[in-house]
Amino acid sequence: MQPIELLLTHPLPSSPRQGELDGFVLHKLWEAADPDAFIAQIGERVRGVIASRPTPINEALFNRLPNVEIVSNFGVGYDQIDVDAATRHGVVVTNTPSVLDEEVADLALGLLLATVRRIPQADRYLRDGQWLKSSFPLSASLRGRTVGILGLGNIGLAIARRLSGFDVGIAYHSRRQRTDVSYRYYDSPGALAEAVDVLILIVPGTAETRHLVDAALLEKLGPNGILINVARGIVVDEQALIKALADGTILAAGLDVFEREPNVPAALIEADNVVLLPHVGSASEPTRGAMADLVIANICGWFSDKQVVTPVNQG
Ligand code: NAP
Ligand code: 8YV
Repeated sequence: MQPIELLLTHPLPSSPRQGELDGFVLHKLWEAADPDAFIAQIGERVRGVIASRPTPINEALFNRLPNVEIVSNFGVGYDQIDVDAATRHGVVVTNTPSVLDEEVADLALGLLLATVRRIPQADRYLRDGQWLKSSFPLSASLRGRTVGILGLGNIGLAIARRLSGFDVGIAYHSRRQRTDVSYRYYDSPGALAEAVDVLILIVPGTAETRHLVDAALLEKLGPNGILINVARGIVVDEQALIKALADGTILAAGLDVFEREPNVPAALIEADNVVLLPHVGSASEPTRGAMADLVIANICGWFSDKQVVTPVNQG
């Protein structure tokens, strides 16, 4: 029997199950000098794709991979994949939910504390020799704040669990009110922003969530407000945020994600009231390994008995 051929858009981190890919032919898109010519050469033979941000998986690609059966995404967010096109082509899409919840929630809390207490700025202050001249200026505080979580799904819940140890108010908005939590629910992003002074974004990047955080919402968050984005860059209107940070509409922001990664606007890099991270929410060795294992489990499950662990669509 011919080995099954897979297209990988990016390298997979090493993981305990990586040996299970040994029986497959792996085509590495990132190594191709001419990706278009590469896909033209192998496209007919590809039966599975191991996908990762930001490479788009869309109608045009499905047309070039006529025998593809599965797209196994490395990441819980799959906004770079056109799932409707996959379904039209009879392709099953999978992602990596749950295995990264605690890691991303840890990072969200770290980013929140770093932003409120200006931890990176204080580190730079010491390294620059400024402490020898005077004490670091006093920061804002988390004390007495209410934190709003926009998107109380798997990761949002893990963030809320951590926040409950910080003696702050906790509120949230998602399209549906949850019946399994007692955090205060607001039925719109605007109502949530009015009620809180920290807003943590952890919704998927979709057409509906694009620029949910715009100038009007930042105004509602207010001059003491802090925005933390660990969701997707497109959820925030970056130009509106830059303006709001510069003119004091809000106090500060902590950002792990950006509209045009890995490009970050110079205005954000130069701003003193922002903490910037290069999309590292899940980026620890064990968690990236667990994500890779789930990617492999989905591929192997599909090609052994058409069963996947974490489907996004019905294929
Ligand atoms: P999840 O369990 O599916 O939770 C998503 C939450 O968002 C749900 O509560 C959902 O509730 C809500 N939601 C969806 N659309 C909404 C809308 N239009 N308005 C308001 N709320 C909406 O997903 P998750 O595992 O927590 O992951 C969430 C996202 O985080 C991912 O999709 C990914 O983009 C991002 N992420 C980022 C990193 C990073 O490294 N920074 C790492 C992992 C994930 P309703 O359906 O009731 O609205
Ligand atoms: C991944 C993420 O790093 O899971 C997600 O949605 O944003 C991150 O955990 C990313 O998708 C892979 O580059």
